[in-house]
Amino acid sequence: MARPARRRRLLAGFVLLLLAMAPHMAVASPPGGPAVQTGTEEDGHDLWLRYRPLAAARAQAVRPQAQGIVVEGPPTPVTDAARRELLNGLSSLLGAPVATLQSARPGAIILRRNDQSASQIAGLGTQGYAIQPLAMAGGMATVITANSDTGLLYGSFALLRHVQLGGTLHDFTETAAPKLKIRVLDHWDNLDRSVERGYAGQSIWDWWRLPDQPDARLTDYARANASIGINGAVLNNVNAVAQSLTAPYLAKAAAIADVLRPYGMKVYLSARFSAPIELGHLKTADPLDPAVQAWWNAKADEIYALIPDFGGFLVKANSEGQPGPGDYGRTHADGANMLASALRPHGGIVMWRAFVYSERDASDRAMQAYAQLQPLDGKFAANVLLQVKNGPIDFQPREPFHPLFGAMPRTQVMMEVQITKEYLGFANSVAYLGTMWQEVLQADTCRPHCGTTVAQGLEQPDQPTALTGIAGVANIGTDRNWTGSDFDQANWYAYGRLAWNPDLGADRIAREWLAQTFSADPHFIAPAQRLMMMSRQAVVEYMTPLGLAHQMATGHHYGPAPWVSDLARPEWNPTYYARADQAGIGFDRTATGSNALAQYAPELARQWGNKQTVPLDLLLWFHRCGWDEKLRDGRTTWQDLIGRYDQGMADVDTMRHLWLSIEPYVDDRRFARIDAVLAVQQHDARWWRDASLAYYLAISGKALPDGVRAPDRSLSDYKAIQLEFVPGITK
Ligand code: BDP
Repeated sequence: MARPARRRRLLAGFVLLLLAMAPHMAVASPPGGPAVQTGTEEDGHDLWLRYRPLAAARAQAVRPQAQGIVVEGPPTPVTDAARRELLNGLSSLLGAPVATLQSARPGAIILRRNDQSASQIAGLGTQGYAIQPLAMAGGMATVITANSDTGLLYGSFALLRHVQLGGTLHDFTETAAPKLKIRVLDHWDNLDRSVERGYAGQSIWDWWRLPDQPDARLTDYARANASIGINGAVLNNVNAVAQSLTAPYLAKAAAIADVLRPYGMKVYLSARFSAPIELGHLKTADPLDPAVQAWWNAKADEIYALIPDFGGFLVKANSEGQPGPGDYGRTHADGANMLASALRPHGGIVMWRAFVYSERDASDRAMQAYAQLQPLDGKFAANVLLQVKNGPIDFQPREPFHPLFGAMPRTQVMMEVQITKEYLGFANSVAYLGTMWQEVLQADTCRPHCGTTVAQGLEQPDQPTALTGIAGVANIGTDRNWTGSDFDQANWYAYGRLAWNPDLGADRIAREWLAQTFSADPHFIAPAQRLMMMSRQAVVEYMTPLGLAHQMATGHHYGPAPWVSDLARPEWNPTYYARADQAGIGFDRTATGSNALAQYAPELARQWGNKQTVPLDLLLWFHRCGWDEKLRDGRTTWQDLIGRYDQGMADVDTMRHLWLSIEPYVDDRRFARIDAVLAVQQHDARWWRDASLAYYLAISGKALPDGVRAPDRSLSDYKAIQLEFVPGITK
């Protein structure tokens, strides 16, 4: 990429020219705002915790209130971690050393743990914090108060965020507590270090070197998570192998737990349901069999002897070929409760996945999880959470929210989202998922009454002792910048922030991330935020507009393949979802079709069941439409579809232009890398649009409206594209 360097040269030339013309004149900012200084190449490893020196005036405003850190009471590994982060972060931001102090004094930041367990500070719970200025004789100090060390750690990161965003301390007040208790990353990592749906290198867990040589990088991983409130990691793939539960691998997991613990994080493991057969040589894994129960009880004892604060198990059962209680005629609740009872004496939990569907079930795939699990409402043990994907199919660019949200009032339901972009172009696209998660979290379930969002259902505000949670399938690997593409760091960040508070706006989160990751300059933030906010919808439009889904290529899911119809399992074929033929397109999920709508609240079923009132973004998800049918926006289905593919392409062009316009604010390396991703995305958007239209032209027999560009290549050319060695596929 010659551009950035050339631009820098031009800027340097401009400055030299000014100097030559007016030797006594102060050098003004170059056009377009301040250029990043030379020598500030960044590799992205520092994420949003860069702590780059603040401008002199800002540093000066903060320094009097950040002269030293005091931890009141006996230090612990967690308060040590908080203090270290404050010392490093503030020293670097302020360009002056910040000291550890022995006692409170004006100018100090005081970490004050509330030790009166009988009288917890109301509203903070066990993980929240309050930050306030404190008047002392001789001046002001800043106090971070919490009911726990972890709360102090979160408060410390909040203070650092505030300063990185340009805030001062003398007037800083913030009180926050997470709305969901369990906020985990699910790593789909295998023991050979491959990562299912991973696009950022290998697994960060170096199982071979563990437990004796834990990678120093794990501490940075833990810091990053703690900074956004993520408090757990499921270490291994949901498609689990039993070996993860053997003594050598438990010792390795224990070593990871030791690194994560000072940052308030617990480790969890995906448990293979048939482990009692594979490891224990039992004849069965039937959850009602006493020998099976005894095996799991002993396994739990073994784990907790090594990892006293082990979080628990995540289980994918009777799904996509995984073993489960159904193999023995038992229900999901039987399976989950058996594991829960083994973990209960130790305080562990089970996250039981609701991602179940079967090729032997001829009903609409979107309905199968609800059909199997909803009748089990109230049957799960108190330490079980049912983990439900955001939508009823599988992490598509857009889906309606899963009908199980709001439909199981006597079950602790958590949400699972996918941070890694399996279906949205891997790390080869810019697609900010904050907007997607906001959309689902703020969706109105109309259960038990309209005005009840998915987020409220997860939060259980009137049941303070209920277990609540959210899981995000991680996009993290050994790539130096952690996530493969620099912009994908935003999705890790947004996930953590929304897990902490599902009501934080995606736009605010984008701004926070941009300011910490690149520059807080408003001239940079405004266009960059716009780019982020439009990016996910752009992907929807060029991949699966108007409510289409699952049109991706087989297996790896990269690129378009709407024509595929020959896979053994019907619901793995894109044609199953779009149902395009000569007459029209779309999946009828109304009463005349699969009636998936009946799984939603009646108010929603009515709204979505009517072509005049369903959001157009969900039209073909719920309805079948004739090609020439007039939609309520005045266009026909055919015109609308084409318009949307074109819009998606145009939006990616706009995104790239926006990025090019903010080049002076970004260091060369990251600028060029993101620009390269956007160039690939431009190519892919065109490929998606052209291949999809080539297919729909053939299947509908229709012609392109006047003025619409014909696909670049023939349908058979597009069909012939077979990608090999695509990342993210594992055994
Ligand atoms: C799909 C992935 C597959 C996962 C599965 C799951 O294609 O690799 O194993 O979901 O969530 O998104 O279990």
